[in-house]
Amino acid sequence: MKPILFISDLHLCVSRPHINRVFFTFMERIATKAQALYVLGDLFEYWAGDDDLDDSFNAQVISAFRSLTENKVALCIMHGNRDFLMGEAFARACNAQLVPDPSLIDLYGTPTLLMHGDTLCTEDTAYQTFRAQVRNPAWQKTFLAQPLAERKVAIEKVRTQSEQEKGQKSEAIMDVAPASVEKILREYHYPRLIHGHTHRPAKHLHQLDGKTCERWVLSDWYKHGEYLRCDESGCGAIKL
Ligand code: LP5
Ligand code: MN
Repeated sequence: MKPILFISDLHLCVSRPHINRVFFTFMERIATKAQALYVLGDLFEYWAGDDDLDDSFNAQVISAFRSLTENKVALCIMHGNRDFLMGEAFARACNAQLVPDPSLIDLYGTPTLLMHGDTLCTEDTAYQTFRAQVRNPAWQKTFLAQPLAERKVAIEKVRTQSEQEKGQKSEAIMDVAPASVEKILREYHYPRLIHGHTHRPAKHLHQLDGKTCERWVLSDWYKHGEYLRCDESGCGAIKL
C-alpha cells in the first residue's frame, strides 16, 4: 500500500527560496507517490486571507497542490498558528480538505490523533490569550473586512512583538505541557499522536495508565527539514 505523509511548519514565503525549492521538489518527486499528504499547520509564514490567492507565490504553491490532487493524492490541510485564516476558497483552489485540529484518523489500523501542537503549549499563557482572541470568529470577521495591505501591516506588528516576547520566554514554556499531552491522550483513548509547531522533531513514548502512546513531533523545514512517512509497518522521519 502507498504511504501517507505528514509535514508541518514549512513557513513558505518568497524570501526563503531554498525552502521553496525543497517544497516544489518534494511535491513532484515524493508526495506524488503517496496515497495522502497531511499538512499539519504553518504551511505559510503567514496567511492574511483568501483574497491573497492571486499573489504569484501563493498561486505557485496552490498550483503544486492542484497537480498533486490531480494525480489522485488526497490532500488534507490543518490550520497552524500562522495560517489559520486559510479558508474554503484556498481549500477549493488546492482541491484540499481543511481538517479540524484535533483530527482522529485510522492510520493503517492505528488510531492516530493529528494536531498542529500550539494548543498543547498551555504554559505559554500570553500566547493562549492571543490565540483565543484571533480564533474568535467575530474578531476574524472584523479583521478580514480590513483591506489586505492593512492586514499585512498589522500582521507584521504581531510578528515583531511575538519575536520579542519569544526571546523572553523559557524553552520549557514554549514546549508542549506534559499534563496537556497526557490529558488529550486520555481523552482520545490512548492514540498515537502526531503534531508540529514546537520545531523539536522527535519520537516520544508516553507510558500512561498501562498503555504506551507514540508521539511524533514533526520537523520544521528551515532549521531541520524532515517529513514523516507512515505505512502499515509504522512511521519514520525522513530527511529532505
Ligand atoms: O509562530 P512562532 O512559533 O514563531 O510563535 C508562536 C507564537 N506566536 C504567534 C504569532 C505568529 O508567529 C505571527 C502572526 C501570524 C499571523 C496570523 C494572522 C492573523 C493574526 C493577525 C493579528 C493582527 O503565533 C508565540 C509562541 C510560540 O509560538 C511558541 O508556542 O510563544 O506567541 C507569542 O509570542 C505571542 C505573544 O506572547 C503575544 C503576542 C501579542 C500580540 C498582540 C498584538 C496586538 C493585538 C492584535 C490583535 C489581536
Ligand atoms: Mn506553529
